[in-house]
Amino acid sequence: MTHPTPLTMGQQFGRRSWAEPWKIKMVEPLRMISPEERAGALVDAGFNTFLLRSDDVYIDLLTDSGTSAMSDRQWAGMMLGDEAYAGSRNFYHLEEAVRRFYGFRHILPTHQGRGAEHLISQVAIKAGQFVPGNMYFTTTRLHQELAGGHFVDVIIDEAHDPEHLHPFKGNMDLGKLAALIEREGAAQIAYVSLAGTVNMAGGQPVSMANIRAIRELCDRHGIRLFLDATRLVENAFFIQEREAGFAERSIAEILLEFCSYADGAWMSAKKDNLVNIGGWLAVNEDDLFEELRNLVVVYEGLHTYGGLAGRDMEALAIGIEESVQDDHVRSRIGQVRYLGELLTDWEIPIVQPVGGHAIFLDARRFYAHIPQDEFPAQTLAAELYLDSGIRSMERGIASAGRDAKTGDHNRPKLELTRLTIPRRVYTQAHMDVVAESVKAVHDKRDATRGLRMTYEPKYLRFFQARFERL
Ligand code: P70
Repeated sequence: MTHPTPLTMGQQFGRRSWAEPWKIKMVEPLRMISPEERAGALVDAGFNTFLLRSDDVYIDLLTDSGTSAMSDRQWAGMMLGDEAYAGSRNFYHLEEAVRRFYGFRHILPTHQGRGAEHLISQVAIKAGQFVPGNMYFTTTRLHQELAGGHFVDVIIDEAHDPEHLHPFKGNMDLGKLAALIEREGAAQIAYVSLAGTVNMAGGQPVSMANIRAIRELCDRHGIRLFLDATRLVENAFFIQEREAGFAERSIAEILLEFCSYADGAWMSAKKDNLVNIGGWLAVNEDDLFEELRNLVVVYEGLHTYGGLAGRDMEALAIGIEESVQDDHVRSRIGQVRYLGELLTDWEIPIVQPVGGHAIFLDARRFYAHIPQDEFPAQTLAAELYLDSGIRSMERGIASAGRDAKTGDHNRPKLELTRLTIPRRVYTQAHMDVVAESVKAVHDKRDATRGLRMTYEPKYLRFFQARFERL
């Protein structure tokens, strides 16, 4: 059988190649400021990369969210926006695309992922219920808690070990899940919350075998299974690459099978789906959809636009189709791996195996002399910016927030700094610049001191917290 999509020229001849399946038609100049200006900008930003102005950033690896380059087809689609308040033609295109590639029956647009998380949490969680998930995500967990739910992490233990080479480190531990159901009773489980390529674990995938087993367990107890589909296309790539029986199946086919085991999904379309803004919520059950469709008008907008312009929905419908092409995903993850290989060759501690959307520097090992309460991952993000204007993101103790009961910091095992690669934006030469900068910061690690938090917001503190050097 031939491979589902043509390989790149290099791959056809057995060479290592992840060359992009596109060329560049429009460019945006980058700005570089001096080291002195960067030092001033960092102090003004309270050592928090979220508070920097993007004009002061050279290579922006804060996030892959909403930062992708759209294609010429998507831009052409933007000109076809039907900006009707109700029943926009672009909504029907979006509905068709989600049905075709994700397989769910009912679709609601939302302004972005957390809008969808809010709706599903309010409708599907009763106060006091438990929501098992494969590692927390900041906004997902917050919306579950705001709805009165208790998040319970049931990811496999290997996920918390940055050096473990398990091929599906995003998997749920069926034993942990079964034990929770046993202990609390099925009626006390709101739903199972399963994310594809687990963000906080380093972009680690979930296997098809794992979701099949979760589905079976849920069926036995009458529990719903919902997906965080934000980076599920990238998850499908890893299944194709690593799971027996999937090498000859296309990413689109794998994605559709994966979703077939779930009762619905929420989506931050700003990632996989290649748009700058947007999200959606999809479910199969009619009654559940009716409730959600009613609630969407309270928080997002009418159910045929949900906070998006017609043009946004058109770009999204096209982006969905482009996002599931094998050659696109292969080159996207190939670029992330290229950076990972450079850093690994230089013995910089990173989360292994390299995941889908980012390189996660292991700040715990990078700055072994800085205690977790002095924010080693936040410190590393600050040092990278100082060195070269590269913007990264803390994913450690600052992101983990505080325990709702005790008020103490949550202290996650993973203390990481994320170098997140936007899709279709930077070149291999930019990756070289990034790797060299990380190496320079690593070389002077022993002289680096940690941080103290001087301002702490109540919700999602990492976004707006301020720090100063110890
Ligand atoms: C990121 C972004 C967003 C996200 C996600 C998963 C697995 C839901 C959402 C929410 C943006 C972000 C969000 C919180 C903290 C830092 C950064 N992740 N599920 O950079 O979607 O942003 O559209 O509301 O990754 O990882 P949205």
